[in-house]
Amino acid sequence: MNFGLSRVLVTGGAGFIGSHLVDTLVAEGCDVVVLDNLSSGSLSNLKHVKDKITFYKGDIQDQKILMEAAKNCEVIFHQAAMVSVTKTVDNPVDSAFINDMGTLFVLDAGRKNKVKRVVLASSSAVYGDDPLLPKHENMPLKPMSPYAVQKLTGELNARIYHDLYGLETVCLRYFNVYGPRQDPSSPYSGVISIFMTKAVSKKPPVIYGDGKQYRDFVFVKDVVKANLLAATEDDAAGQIFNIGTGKHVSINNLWDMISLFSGLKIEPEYIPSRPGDIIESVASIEQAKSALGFEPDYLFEKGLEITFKWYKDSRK
Ligand code: UD2
Repeated sequence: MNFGLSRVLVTGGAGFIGSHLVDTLVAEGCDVVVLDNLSSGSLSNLKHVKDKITFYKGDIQDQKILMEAAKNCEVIFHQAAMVSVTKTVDNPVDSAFINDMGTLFVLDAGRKNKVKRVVLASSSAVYGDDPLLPKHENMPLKPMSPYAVQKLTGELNARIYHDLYGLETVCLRYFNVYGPRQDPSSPYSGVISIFMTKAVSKKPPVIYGDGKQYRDFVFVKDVVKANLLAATEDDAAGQIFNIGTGKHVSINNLWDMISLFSGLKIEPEYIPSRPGDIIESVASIEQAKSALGFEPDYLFEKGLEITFKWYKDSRK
Protein backbone atom coordinates (compact mmCIF):
# COMPACT_ATOMS: atom_id res chain seq x y z
CA MET A 1 0.00 0.00 0.00
CA ASN A 2 1.25 3.46 -0.73
CA PHE A 3 -0.84 6.18 0.78
CA GLY A 4 1.48 9.06 -0.05
CA LEU A 5 0.81 11.04 3.12
CA SER A 6 3.46 13.54 4.22
CA ARG A 7 3.18 14.92 7.76
CA VAL A 8 0.49 13.49 10.04
CA LEU A 9 -0.54 13.86 13.68
CA VAL A 10 -1.77 10.93 15.76
CA THR A 11 -3.45 11.97 19.01
CA GLY A 12 -3.35 9.12 21.50
CA GLY A 13 -0.47 7.68 19.49
CA ALA A 14 1.01 5.92 22.53
CA GLY A 15 -2.19 3.95 23.12
CA PHE A 16 -3.26 0.52 21.91
CA ILE A 17 -4.76 1.47 18.54
CA GLY A 18 -2.80 4.72 18.11
CA SER A 19 0.59 3.03 18.45
CA HIS A 20 -0.24 0.44 15.77
CA LEU A 21 -1.30 3.29 13.53
CA VAL A 22 2.01 5.05 14.21
CA ASP A 23 3.92 1.86 13.29
CA THR A 24 2.24 1.67 9.89
CA LEU A 25 2.54 5.40 9.19
CA VAL A 26 6.26 5.29 9.98
CA ALA A 27 6.66 2.23 7.74
CA GLU A 28 4.84 4.16 5.00
CA GLY A 29 7.50 6.87 5.25
CA CYS A 30 5.28 9.54 6.81
CA ASP A 31 6.61 12.26 9.03
CA VAL A 32 4.70 11.24 12.18
CA VAL A 33 3.88 13.52 15.12
CA VAL A 34 2.38 11.98 18.25
CA LEU A 35 0.50 13.84 20.96
CA ASP A 36 -0.29 11.78 24.06
CA ASN A 37 -0.62 12.65 27.74
CA LEU A 38 0.31 9.06 28.68
CA SER A 39 -2.75 8.72 30.93
CA SER A 40 -3.64 5.35 29.45
CA GLY A 41 -1.04 5.02 26.69
CA SER A 42 2.57 4.11 27.30
CA LEU A 43 5.92 5.05 25.79
CA SER A 44 6.78 1.36 25.72
CA ASN A 45 4.29 1.05 22.84
CA LEU A 46 6.49 3.44 20.84
CA LYS A 47 9.97 2.39 21.93
CA HIS A 48 10.84 0.77 18.57
CA VAL A 49 9.93 3.94 16.61
CA LYS A 50 10.93 6.63 19.10
CA ASP A 51 13.79 7.94 16.96
CA LYS A 52 11.58 8.20 13.91
CA ILE A 53 8.71 10.28 15.29
CA THR A 54 8.17 13.65 16.95
CA PHE A 55 6.61 13.06 20.35
CA TYR A 56 4.72 15.66 22.37
CA LYS A 57 3.72 14.70 25.88
CA GLY A 58 0.59 16.73 26.30
CA ASP A 59 -3.15 16.83 26.51
CA ILE A 60 -5.62 17.45 23.70
CA GLN A 61 -7.24 20.02 25.99
CA ASP A 62 -4.05 22.11 25.81
CA GLN A 63 -4.76 24.14 22.69
CA LYS A 64 -1.24 25.58 22.53
CA ILE A 65 0.51 22.23 22.29
CA LEU A 66 -2.22 20.88 20.01
CA MET A 67 -1.76 23.77 17.58
CA GLU A 68 2.00 23.23 17.64
CA ALA A 69 1.66 19.47 17.05
CA ALA A 70 -0.82 19.94 14.18
CA LYS A 71 1.35 22.49 12.35
CA ASN A 72 1.92 21.59 8.68
CA CYS A 73 0.05 18.30 9.06
CA GLU A 74 -1.93 16.95 6.16
CA VAL A 75 -4.03 14.59 8.27
CA ILE A 76 -4.90 14.24 11.96
CA PHE A 77 -5.83 10.79 13.26
CA HIS A 78 -7.71 11.45 16.49
CA GLN A 79 -7.43 8.43 18.76
CA ALA A 80 -6.99 10.14 22.13
CA ALA A 81 -9.90 9.69 24.53
CA MET A 82 -10.99 8.51 27.93
CA VAL A 83 -11.61 5.05 26.53
CA SER A 84 -13.13 3.30 29.52
CA VAL A 85 -16.93 3.34 29.43
CA THR A 86 -16.98 2.73 33.19
CA LYS A 87 -14.73 5.71 33.86
CA THR A 88 -17.07 7.95 31.86
CA VAL A 89 -20.00 6.63 33.88
CA ASP A 90 -18.13 7.45 37.10
CA ASN A 91 -16.91 10.83 35.77
CA PRO A 92 -19.46 12.15 33.27
CA VAL A 93 -18.20 15.74 33.51
CA ASP A 94 -14.44 15.14 33.54
CA SER A 95 -14.76 12.69 30.67
CA ALA A 96 -16.76 15.24 28.67
CA PHE A 97 -13.86 17.70 28.95
CA ILE A 98 -11.57 15.10 27.41
CA ASN A 99 -13.88 13.42 24.92
CA ASP A 100 -16.19 16.29 23.92
CA MET A 101 -14.07 19.40 24.33
CA GLY A 102 -10.87 17.57 23.46
CA THR A 103 -12.34 16.42 20.16
CA LEU A 104 -13.62 19.92 19.46
CA PHE A 105 -10.12 21.29 20.07
CA VAL A 106 -8.69 18.70 17.68
CA LEU A 107 -11.19 19.66 14.98
CA ASP A 108 -10.46 23.31 15.55
CA ALA A 109 -6.70 22.77 15.42
CA GLY A 110 -7.34 21.05 12.09
CA ARG A 111 -9.37 23.99 10.82
CA LYS A 112 -6.91 26.65 11.98
CA ASN A 113 -3.88 24.77 10.64
CA LYS A 114 -5.58 24.13 7.31
CA VAL A 115 -5.21 20.38 7.77
CA LYS A 116 -6.78 18.57 4.85
CA ARG A 117 -8.53 15.84 6.76
CA VAL A 118 -9.31 14.66 10.30
CA VAL A 119 -10.12 10.98 10.91
CA LEU A 120 -11.95 10.44 14.19
CA ALA A 121 -12.20 7.28 16.25
CA SER A 122 -15.86 6.74 17.08
CA SER A 123 -17.48 3.61 18.50
CA SER A 124 -20.21 1.05 17.97
CA ALA A 125 -21.34 2.19 21.43
CA VAL A 126 -23.45 4.85 19.65
CA TYR A 127 -25.88 2.07 18.60
CA GLY A 128 -26.65 1.01 22.19
CA ASP A 129 -28.88 -2.03 22.58
CA ASP A 130 -31.09 -1.67 19.52
CA PRO A 131 -31.73 -5.30 18.54
CA LEU A 132 -31.57 -4.60 14.81
CA LEU A 133 -28.71 -6.56 13.21
CA PRO A 134 -26.33 -6.09 11.58
CA LYS A 135 -25.76 -2.56 12.82
CA HIS A 136 -25.72 -0.19 9.89
CA GLU A 137 -24.73 3.44 9.81
CA ASN A 138 -28.19 4.83 9.09
CA MET A 139 -30.13 3.06 11.81
CA PRO A 140 -31.46 5.00 14.83
CA LEU A 141 -28.81 5.60 17.47
CA LYS A 142 -29.22 4.90 21.15
CA PRO A 143 -26.17 5.96 23.15
CA MET A 144 -26.46 4.49 26.65
CA SER A 145 -23.41 5.90 28.46
CA PRO A 146 -21.59 9.22 28.71
CA TYR A 147 -18.91 7.58 26.56
CA ALA A 148 -21.38 6.82 23.77
CA VAL A 149 -22.89 10.31 23.96
CA GLN A 150 -19.42 11.82 23.77
CA LYS A 151 -18.49 9.74 20.72
CA LEU A 152 -21.74 10.78 19.05
CA THR A 153 -21.07 14.43 19.89
CA GLY A 154 -17.68 14.07 18.22
CA GLU A 155 -19.37 12.74 15.08
CA LEU A 156 -21.83 15.65 15.05
CA ASN A 157 -19.08 18.21 15.51
CA ALA A 158 -17.10 16.53 12.74
CA ARG A 159 -20.06 16.99 10.42
CA ILE A 160 -20.37 20.66 11.38
CA TYR A 161 -16.68 21.25 10.71
CA HIS A 162 -17.06 19.53 7.36
CA ASP A 163 -20.22 21.38 6.34
CA LEU A 164 -19.41 24.82 7.75
CA TYR A 165 -15.66 25.07 7.43
CA GLY A 166 -14.83 22.66 4.62
CA LEU A 167 -12.56 20.57 6.87
CA GLU A 168 -12.66 17.01 5.53
CA THR A 169 -13.72 14.73 8.38
CA VAL A 170 -14.26 10.98 8.47
CA CYS A 171 -15.63 9.11 11.50
CA LEU A 172 -14.94 5.44 12.07
CA ARG A 173 -17.23 3.48 14.37
CA TYR A 174 -14.94 0.78 15.74
CA PHE A 175 -16.51 -2.49 16.81
CA ASN A 176 -14.62 -4.72 19.27
CA VAL A 177 -10.96 -4.08 18.49
CA TYR A 178 -8.36 -6.58 19.73
CA GLY A 179 -4.67 -7.28 19.29
CA PRO A 180 -1.22 -6.91 20.84
CA ARG A 181 -0.73 -4.05 23.38
CA GLN A 182 -4.34 -4.01 24.55
CA ASP A 183 -4.30 -3.42 28.29
CA PRO A 184 -5.98 -6.26 30.21
CA SER A 185 -5.71 -4.67 33.65
CA SER A 186 -9.31 -3.75 34.44
CA PRO A 187 -12.38 -6.02 34.59
CA TYR A 188 -13.79 -3.71 31.89
CA SER A 189 -10.87 -4.21 29.52
CA GLY A 190 -11.64 -5.90 26.23
CA VAL A 191 -12.65 -9.52 26.73
CA ILE A 192 -9.90 -10.82 24.45
CA SER A 193 -7.14 -9.09 26.42
CA ILE A 194 -8.57 -10.55 29.65
CA PHE A 195 -8.97 -14.07 28.23
CA MET A 196 -5.45 -13.99 26.77
CA THR A 197 -3.99 -13.12 30.16
CA LYS A 198 -5.96 -15.95 31.76
CA ALA A 199 -4.86 -18.43 29.11
CA VAL A 200 -1.15 -17.64 29.37
CA SER A 201 -1.30 -17.90 33.15
CA LYS A 202 -3.38 -21.09 32.92
CA LYS A 203 -6.29 -19.68 34.91
CA PRO A 204 -10.02 -20.01 34.22
CA PRO A 205 -11.79 -17.00 32.76
CA VAL A 206 -15.05 -15.58 34.01
CA ILE A 207 -17.89 -15.63 31.52
CA TYR A 208 -20.83 -13.35 32.19
CA GLY A 209 -24.19 -14.98 31.44
CA ASP A 210 -24.39 -18.09 29.28
CA GLY A 211 -21.55 -17.05 26.97
CA LYS A 212 -23.80 -17.16 23.91
CA GLN A 213 -23.61 -13.38 23.52
CA TYR A 214 -21.52 -12.42 20.54
CA ARG A 215 -19.38 -9.63 19.16
CA ASP A 216 -17.76 -8.51 15.93
CA PHE A 217 -14.05 -8.68 16.81
CA VAL A 218 -11.79 -6.73 14.49
CA PHE A 219 -8.00 -7.06 14.52
CA VAL A 220 -6.12 -3.83 15.27
CA LYS A 221 -4.13 -3.99 11.99
CA ASP A 222 -7.40 -3.94 10.08
CA VAL A 223 -8.47 -0.87 12.05
CA VAL A 224 -5.18 0.76 11.02
CA LYS A 225 -5.89 -0.09 7.40
CA ALA A 226 -9.36 1.47 7.71
CA ASN A 227 -7.80 4.65 9.10
CA LEU A 228 -5.39 4.94 6.19
CA LEU A 229 -8.16 4.42 3.67
CA ALA A 230 -10.33 6.95 5.50
CA ALA A 231 -7.47 9.45 5.32
CA THR A 232 -6.92 9.09 1.61
CA GLU A 233 -10.06 7.99 -0.23
CA ASP A 234 -11.65 10.98 -1.96
CA ASP A 235 -15.20 9.76 -1.42
CA ALA A 236 -14.81 9.37 2.34
CA ALA A 237 -14.98 13.03 3.37
CA GLY A 238 -17.97 13.93 5.52
CA GLN A 239 -18.93 10.31 6.09
CA ILE A 240 -19.24 7.81 8.92
CA PHE A 241 -18.26 4.15 8.58
CA ASN A 242 -18.58 1.01 10.68
CA ILE A 243 -15.26 -0.74 11.09
CA GLY A 244 -15.66 -4.39 11.95
CA THR A 245 -15.56 -7.65 10.02
CA GLY A 246 -19.25 -8.32 9.41
CA LYS A 247 -18.77 -11.65 11.23
CA HIS A 248 -19.38 -12.58 14.82
CA VAL A 249 -17.98 -14.89 17.47
CA SER A 250 -19.65 -15.91 20.74
CA ILE A 251 -17.82 -15.56 24.04
CA ASN A 252 -17.96 -19.35 24.57
CA ASN A 253 -16.45 -19.89 21.16
CA LEU A 254 -13.79 -17.30 21.84
CA TRP A 255 -12.60 -19.12 24.96
CA ASP A 256 -12.60 -22.46 23.10
CA MET A 257 -10.37 -21.00 20.41
CA ILE A 258 -7.98 -19.38 22.87
CA SER A 259 -7.84 -22.70 24.81
CA LEU A 260 -6.65 -24.42 21.64
CA PHE A 261 -3.69 -22.04 21.43
CA SER A 262 -2.79 -22.61 25.05
CA GLY A 263 -3.14 -26.37 24.61
CA LEU A 264 -5.18 -26.58 27.81
CA LYS A 265 -8.83 -27.28 28.39
CA ILE A 266 -9.81 -25.05 31.29
CA GLU A 267 -13.49 -24.75 32.17
CA PRO A 268 -14.65 -21.14 32.48
CA GLU A 269 -16.44 -19.90 35.54
CA TYR A 270 -19.95 -18.73 34.64
CA ILE A 271 -21.46 -15.88 36.65
CA PRO A 272 -24.60 -13.77 36.09
CA SER A 273 -24.68 -11.37 33.14
CA ARG A 274 -23.31 -7.88 33.45
CA PRO A 275 -26.14 -5.40 33.92
CA GLY A 276 -26.84 -3.73 30.59
CA ASP A 277 -24.64 -6.15 28.63
CA ILE A 278 -25.45 -6.13 24.94
CA ILE A 279 -26.30 -9.62 23.68
CA GLU A 280 -25.55 -9.42 19.99
CA SER A 281 -23.38 -7.02 18.05
CA VAL A 282 -22.19 -7.31 14.49
CA ALA A 283 -21.36 -4.65 11.94
CA SER A 284 -22.56 -4.13 8.44
CA ILE A 285 -19.36 -3.07 6.67
CA GLU A 286 -20.97 -2.54 3.27
CA GLN A 287 -20.46 1.24 3.31
CA ALA A 288 -16.78 0.91 4.26
CA LYS A 289 -16.39 -1.66 1.47
CA SER A 290 -17.98 0.46 -1.20
CA ALA A 291 -16.66 3.94 -0.29
CA LEU A 292 -13.27 3.03 1.20
CA GLY A 293 -12.56 -0.29 -0.48
CA PHE A 294 -12.17 -1.66 3.06
CA GLU A 295 -11.93 -5.41 3.47
CA PRO A 296 -10.42 -6.96 6.61
CA ASP A 297 -7.15 -8.80 5.92
CA TYR A 298 -7.06 -10.86 9.11
CA LEU A 299 -9.21 -13.91 9.61
CA PHE A 300 -10.21 -14.18 13.26
CA GLU A 301 -8.03 -17.27 13.81
CA LYS A 302 -5.00 -15.44 12.43
CA GLY A 303 -5.49 -12.27 14.48
CA LEU A 304 -6.10 -14.36 17.58
CA GLU A 305 -2.93 -16.38 16.99
CA ILE A 306 -0.80 -13.22 16.65
CA THR A 307 -2.42 -11.79 19.76
CA PHE A 308 -1.89 -14.97 21.79
CA LYS A 309 1.79 -15.04 20.85
CA TRP A 310 2.19 -11.43 21.96
CA TYR A 311 0.60 -12.04 25.38
CA LYS A 312 2.72 -15.18 25.80
CA ASP A 313 5.94 -13.36 24.88
CA SER A 314 5.18 -10.35 27.05
CA ARG A 315 4.61 -12.59 30.08
CA LYS A 316 8.19 -13.85 29.80
C1 UD2 B 1 -17.63 -2.71 23.99
C2 UD2 B 1 -16.52 -1.73 24.26
C3 UD2 B 1 -16.98 -0.67 25.15
C4 UD2 B 1 -18.23 -0.01 24.61
C5 UD2 B 1 -19.30 -1.08 24.37
C6 UD2 B 1 -20.51 -0.49 23.72
C7 UD2 B 1 -14.39 -2.88 24.14
C8 UD2 B 1 -13.29 -3.49 24.92
N1 UD2 B 1 -15.41 -2.41 24.90
O1 UD2 B 1 -18.00 -3.37 25.15
O2 UD2 B 1 -15.95 0.30 25.26
O3 UD2 B 1 -17.92 0.66 23.41
O4 UD2 B 1 -18.78 -2.07 23.48
O5 UD2 B 1 -21.38 -1.44 23.31
O6 UD2 B 1 -14.36 -2.81 22.92
N2 UD2 B 1 -17.04 -10.75 29.01
C9 UD2 B 1 -16.93 -11.92 29.73
N3 UD2 B 1 -15.88 -12.04 30.58
C10 UD2 B 1 -14.95 -11.07 30.76
C11 UD2 B 1 -15.07 -9.86 30.04
C12 UD2 B 1 -16.14 -9.74 29.16
O7 UD2 B 1 -17.77 -12.82 29.60
O8 UD2 B 1 -14.01 -11.26 31.55
C13 UD2 B 1 -18.16 -10.61 28.06
C14 UD2 B 1 -18.99 -9.37 28.32
O9 UD2 B 1 -19.99 -9.63 29.26
C15 UD2 B 1 -19.54 -9.08 26.93
C16 UD2 B 1 -18.44 -9.56 26.00
O10 UD2 B 1 -17.60 -10.41 26.78
O11 UD2 B 1 -20.71 -9.80 26.71
C17 UD2 B 1 -17.60 -8.45 25.43
O12 UD2 B 1 -17.17 -7.62 26.49
P1 UD2 B 1 -16.19 -6.37 26.26
O13 UD2 B 1 -16.14 -5.65 27.56
O14 UD2 B 1 -14.92 -6.83 25.68
O15 UD2 B 1 -16.88 -5.51 25.14
P2 UD2 B 1 -18.34 -4.87 25.03
O16 UD2 B 1 -18.82 -5.19 23.65
O17 UD2 B 1 -19.22 -5.26 26.14
